[in-house]
Amino acid sequence: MTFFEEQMTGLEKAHEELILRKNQKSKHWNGIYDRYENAVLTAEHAPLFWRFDLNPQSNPHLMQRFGINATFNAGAIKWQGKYVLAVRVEGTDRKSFFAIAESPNGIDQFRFWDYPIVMPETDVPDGNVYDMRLVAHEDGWIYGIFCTERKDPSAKPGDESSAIAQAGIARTKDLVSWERLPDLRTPSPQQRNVVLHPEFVKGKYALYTRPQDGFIEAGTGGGIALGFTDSMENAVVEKEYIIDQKQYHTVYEVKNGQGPAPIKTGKGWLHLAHGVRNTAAGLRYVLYMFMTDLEELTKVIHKPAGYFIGPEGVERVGDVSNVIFSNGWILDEDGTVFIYYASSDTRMHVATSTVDKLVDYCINTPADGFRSATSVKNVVEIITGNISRLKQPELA
Ligand code: M1P
Repeated sequence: MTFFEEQMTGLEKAHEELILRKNQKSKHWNGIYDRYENAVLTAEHAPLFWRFDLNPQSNPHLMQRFGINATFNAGAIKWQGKYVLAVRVEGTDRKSFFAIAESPNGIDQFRFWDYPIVMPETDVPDGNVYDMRLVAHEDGWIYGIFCTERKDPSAKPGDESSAIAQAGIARTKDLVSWERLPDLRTPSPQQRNVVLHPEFVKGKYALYTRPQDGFIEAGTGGGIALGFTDSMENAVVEKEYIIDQKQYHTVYEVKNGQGPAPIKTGKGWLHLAHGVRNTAAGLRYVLYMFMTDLEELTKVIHKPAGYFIGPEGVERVGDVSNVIFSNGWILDEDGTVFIYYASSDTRMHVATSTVDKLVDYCINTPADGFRSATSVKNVVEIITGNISRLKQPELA
């Protein structure tokens, strides 16, 4: 066996073992959702034939020719019986692109399709694209809405970091061929985390937006908003109605953003979102949940205090540490919800729950009173109920 063949055999074996590795629920318990021991997708899951020139003549040292840095922030959809993620794949060149990975069971064996998505561009080429939300809309199309980032044309000479973020829109019927539509137009200077509501609302398309003044800072913008457009082929939101605003001394004090499209339940729309707070160690991103009214989409009807999923253990560390972000979840026919989340802008994980549990969590977890005293009141109520039980003679 040549050196090339020997190396290749070892790489292939390790790669296949990684993909086929079984995932198991971790011991973590909060009664709301289960976490899993392994990440579901990492940079190492990228096919070897993306990364290496496999021709021993042109690549005798079996060198990596295209490096993958991270696989994170994936949109999700159940497609032809498979659990499918539209993954943000970031190369070592810092550029992100989208690639589909599928699993037979939603918790392990995620394998990338042979080719990444070849996303058409508009007349103004994208500098970077990321964080796609996949939505099967009732109009019959699957939409992918994502952030398109371009260098700020008004950046001063020497400023190589100022950028403008907008919502790019594409649609498909097969997740392979994509039709690019014009970018969303809104009154806000910057947009990220734009998500299409899956149903028409009074005959219009409804979009969750996140108005923001600057590329990084929310400024006077911030908050999850809802807006409406007559068409996705020329999507224009004239007014953004804030439904869930950032708020002092909460886990969403700096900014927030809608996660995946909300899930419809008998008791309201279930939302998953990310919130950002400031710490001495930098920004901390966590997930939180809330529910909106079935008829009045701008009305938040339940919102538990605090975070739903925060970074734990190895999740805390990565390219952008202390970040949990989600833009994809899948509702199965039996009510199971697969929540796909990324940790520290590096890798993808899954947590599982059910619609019933998530609704229970939203309705019955105390809301934020925004003061230490109200938090104490909430915990005292729980303690008082429990103490009286514990003091029953048969339990003493
Ligand atoms: O680095 C953390 C996240 O930062 C951005 O999120 P937001 O727009 O809410 O600040 C996004 O770039 C996201 O991709 C990234 O995970």
